[in-house]
Amino acid sequence: MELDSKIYVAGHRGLVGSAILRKLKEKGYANIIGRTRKELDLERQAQVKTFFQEQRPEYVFLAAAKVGGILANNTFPAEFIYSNIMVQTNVIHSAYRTGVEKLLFLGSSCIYPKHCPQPMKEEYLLTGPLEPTNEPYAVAKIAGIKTCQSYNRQYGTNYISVMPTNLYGPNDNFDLETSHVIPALIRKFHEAKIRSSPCVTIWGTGTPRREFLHVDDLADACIFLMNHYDESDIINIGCGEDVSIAELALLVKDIVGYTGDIVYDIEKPDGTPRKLLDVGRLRGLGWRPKLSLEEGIRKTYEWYCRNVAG
Ligand code: GFB
Repeated sequence: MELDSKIYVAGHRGLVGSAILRKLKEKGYANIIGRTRKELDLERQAQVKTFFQEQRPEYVFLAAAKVGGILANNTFPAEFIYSNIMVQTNVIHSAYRTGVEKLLFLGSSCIYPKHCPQPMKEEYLLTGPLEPTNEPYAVAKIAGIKTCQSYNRQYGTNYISVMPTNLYGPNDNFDLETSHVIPALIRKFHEAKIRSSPCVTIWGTGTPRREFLHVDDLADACIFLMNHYDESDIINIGCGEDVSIAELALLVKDIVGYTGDIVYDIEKPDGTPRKLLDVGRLRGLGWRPKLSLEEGIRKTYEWYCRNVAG
């Protein structure tokens, strides 16, 4: 990408898209476009077609998606599969029709089988059954990967697919029913501290292990790959380390400064037992994350206090 290339960030107000937008600006890219959902409904094929014909972006970061934590995925499977397939298919097809130079599609680490050998290498895609709590979302993301690869094979396009690990950071969703675990824990511990509640409830057993990446690192990796990666093969983006949910809870508790107890609600699902990406391919290209989990959660808690907490 040149600094004056026309770049469209789809989903520029979400967790990932807003981080990519910030990072692009920080690096001096000056011709970036975005559209709110009100301005452009990406589920509508005709609107997407008109937008691409009129705007003719050269590069596209496809970060628009319907996302949510374990409970949201489990409760609204139809919305997750429908919305993601519509949005990604509309954007990828219009990108092809209007000759977009390069597109980056954001997948997810939940595309890998539930009982995948750890750490998960890119070639383990489609080697076993998926985790049931997010299967519809994962199937949509796998369809996105296959769409990019098929267009590359048949039409000679340059569409790359990146698989981020679990993400967190500013502009995350802090709703306790639909969010991912880190924003949920930040909010739960913060509110318990303010209200002097005796305990905080964590979902599941605390034993599942997850790998987390701050979204500023993810954005940096996406821009790096847009500039340095031209393969159809998917590529993982992670930090290469994981923690148990119980360890994560203690870390967030400490950062927030809550002194009460932690209890586990084992009626809530654990989801996949472990999700750690093999990041050898990305490291081989020379990219590494900058923020540790502790620094990243500290920054996110500060952002939460400034922007969300009342
Ligand atoms: O972040 P999370 O919802 O996503 O949950 P997944 C991770 C783990 O944290 C699960 C536990 O074992 C949860 O049971 N957990 C503990 C909590 N307390 C809480 C809480 O208060 N809220 C939440 N949300 N979790 C999602 C997928 O799976 O990960 C998506 O459903 C997507 O498809 C995303 O792939 C990255 O890692 O289990």
